[in-house]
Amino acid sequence: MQSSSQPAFDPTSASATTRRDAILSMTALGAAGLAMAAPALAQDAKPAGAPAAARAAFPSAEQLGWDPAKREYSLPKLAHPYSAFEPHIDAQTMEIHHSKHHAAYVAGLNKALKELEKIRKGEGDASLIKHWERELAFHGGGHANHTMFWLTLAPANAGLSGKPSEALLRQIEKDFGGFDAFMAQFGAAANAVEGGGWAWLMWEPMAQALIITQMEKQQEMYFNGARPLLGIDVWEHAYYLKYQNKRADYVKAWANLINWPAVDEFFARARGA
Ligand code: MN3
Repeated sequence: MQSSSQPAFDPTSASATTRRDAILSMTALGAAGLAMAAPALAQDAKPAGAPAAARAAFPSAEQLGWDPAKREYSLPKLAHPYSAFEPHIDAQTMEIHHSKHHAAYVAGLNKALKELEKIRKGEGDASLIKHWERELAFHGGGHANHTMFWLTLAPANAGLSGKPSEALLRQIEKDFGGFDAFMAQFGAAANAVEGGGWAWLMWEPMAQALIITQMEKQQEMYFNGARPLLGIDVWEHAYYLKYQNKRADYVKAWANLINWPAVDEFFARARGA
């Protein structure tokens, strides 16, 4: 299971919430975020003169397990034991999802970064650039998406799954006509994802409004420029052991585990607040 020697993966920790100038500006739109972040990372640079909001990274480089010395990512620890989400998500599903599936995305991401580095140095097969860029997008998206997923998950008995803060609740009411209407649309979007994918609540900065989007696989169907706030993984590996083909039951149960204070924090960062 999990080692206690490493710091807990806690989105509410001071280190998590103050790292607004993290070197890696990556969002749960992993493909877009990583594809752009990787070259920037080569110089460990952030754009000069960029507004603070644009530099705010969530999840942060730290939460993503980025090691600037090794230039690779590591699997983040969860803030709770795998059994903490029972009965809504069973411990076995959590363990496999985190320690096998998420771990595989991290390994695939590191591999893609290494292979692209080789190509840059003239040591790799440049004809495979398209393959490794796709690997980067898929596994980078997978890593970012799952990191967001764990950060916005809390045990049902933690009492965090009621409703968002006043600011986010007012925005939800403005953009969706009410909290229940939002939850209904979000659940319907999640249930209707074809195959493996995600549903996301996002802040869309151009319209200054919340939107609900679907994402196919780990990186497609994103809304360009939008900032992810809350997502649900509807790949079968996220629920099949307990719910089999009843995805809607899983989506309903997951609503008991939403860590609204973490979503509130992402909303504040997305608006640059
Ligand atoms: Mn998954």
